[in-house]
Amino acid sequence: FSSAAAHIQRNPAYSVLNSDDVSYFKSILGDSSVVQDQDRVAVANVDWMGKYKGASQLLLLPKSTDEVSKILSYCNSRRLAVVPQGGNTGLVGGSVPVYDEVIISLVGMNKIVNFDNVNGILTCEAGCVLENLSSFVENKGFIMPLDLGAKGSCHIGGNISTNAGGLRFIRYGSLHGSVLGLEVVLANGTVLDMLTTLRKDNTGYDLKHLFIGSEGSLGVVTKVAILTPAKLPSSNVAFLSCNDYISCQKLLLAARRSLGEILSAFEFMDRHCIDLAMKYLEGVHNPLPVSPYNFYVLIETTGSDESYDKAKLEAFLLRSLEDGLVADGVIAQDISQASNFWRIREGISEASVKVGAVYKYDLSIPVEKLYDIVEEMRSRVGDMGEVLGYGHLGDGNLHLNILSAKYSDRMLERIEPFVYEWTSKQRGSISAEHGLGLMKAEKIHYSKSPEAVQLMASIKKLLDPNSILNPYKVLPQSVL
Ligand code: FAD
Ligand code: 2HG
Ligand code: ZN
Repeated sequence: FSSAAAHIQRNPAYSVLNSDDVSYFKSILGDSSVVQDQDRVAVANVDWMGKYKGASQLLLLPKSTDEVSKILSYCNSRRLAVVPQGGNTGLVGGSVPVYDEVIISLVGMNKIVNFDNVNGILTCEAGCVLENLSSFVENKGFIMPLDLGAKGSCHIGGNISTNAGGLRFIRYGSLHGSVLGLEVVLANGTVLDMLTTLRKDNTGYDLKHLFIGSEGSLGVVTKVAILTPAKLPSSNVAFLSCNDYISCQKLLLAARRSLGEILSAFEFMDRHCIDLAMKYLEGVHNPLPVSPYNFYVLIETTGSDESYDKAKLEAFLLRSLEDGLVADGVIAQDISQASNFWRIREGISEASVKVGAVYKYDLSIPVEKLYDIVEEMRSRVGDMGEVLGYGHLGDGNLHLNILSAKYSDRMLERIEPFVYEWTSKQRGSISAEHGLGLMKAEKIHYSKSPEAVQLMASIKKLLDPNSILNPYKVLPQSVL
């Protein structure tokens, strides 16, 4: 199933893979890195949701930058289209082929190159799994500046290519700030060495930013240098309930004011998310089961002084209860309670795909308006499906999920283009953190001006004149 591809034709300018191509790839990569086995290729053809499905015949597993360079140089000269693939956890159909594109998986490029203990700078290959990097740097007294529910599978190269946001964004900001350097292979095989580890460097245009968030459409990221913050000794997590959305908003402002520098996460979810999590996630329990509240908020603090941080959080919660912003709340007393709280929030995606069909929207909207769209959507969808609202409230990022037993045009018509038009009217973004991929390539105009889209197309043509990198994704076909 790939509804977004239904109206896109295979571009006939691309060559069709033949046995000479396969022989060439074997000659540069070795037989075991050229995968034609149907079962293995099938896995790489389907995305995490099981929603987008390609028809590639070939999966390549390069082990070095040089191998990536040789693959791309050859594909460019033969005009064979390719899809770079990391952990394949993307949610917009960007990481799988649309037709027969060759899949280049970075899974074999998972080495740590260097860790600078003084400055906390990690240099590694793009295929390193985020969770492994987290464990590595934590052993050295640092943390990764980003964290997301997909950490066990997603790659740092995939994170950079999507400019992933996630659960620590409120504290450590965007990857545009933490990524210090990149090594990228361009479509023609040129290796672009931008792998510096400097905090400050104003020599000309900062080209690495073009590749952060470009979803594999401008080059293949092969190495990364990233700044890792110090690991602080004291961390607390609270799970709170609010009666209405306005209380969540006020609570956010109060948390910013009272918790200040120790605030490290502010996540929210509505009642429907909790119900879903309780139904489908194994081993979790509702920390606030007494009565069903309308909204739940997870607040994390991270700081350097255990008693000071705890006292600060407790005082904040007490005040919020007295002021009526919070209906009920609990602070995790040990690691297992804390991980239960996090598991609920991080597990919503996993639970959402168990229902059958899921329509996912990832919107940036001013916080005051952010929940309006959830309510409007609920009335549009009626009893055809269930509407969930959750996300990174501290960053103004709503995850709007609509669940139903199966995909249908009737349902899609209730949702789109309404959701995009509504967001556009608020000057919001139709992709806060997941990217455009295949799902939203044709929708970019809802968030970007025609002039901006044209300039993006010019950059794409300059860097990838044969358009071999991740075709049909990110930009509309009409501008390429
Ligand atoms: P893939 O899915 O393999 O690829 C994503 C895109 O990047 C594709 O367009 C692909 O072509 C390109 N790409 C991958 N690797 C490279 C490379 N080395 N060079 C060039 N292009 C490349 N996202 C968030 O932002 N915040 C979240 O909180 C979050 N939580 C999630 C939770 C769950 C349970 C799941 C399933 C997904 C979540 N995501 C989240 C979405 C997804 O995990 C992120 O987009 C992640 O950064 C993708 O990494 P990946 O390695 O899986 O990339
Ligand atoms: C999250 O914050 C992710 O949990 C996934 O970005 C959101 O599945 C989704 O819609
Ligand atoms: Zn998210």
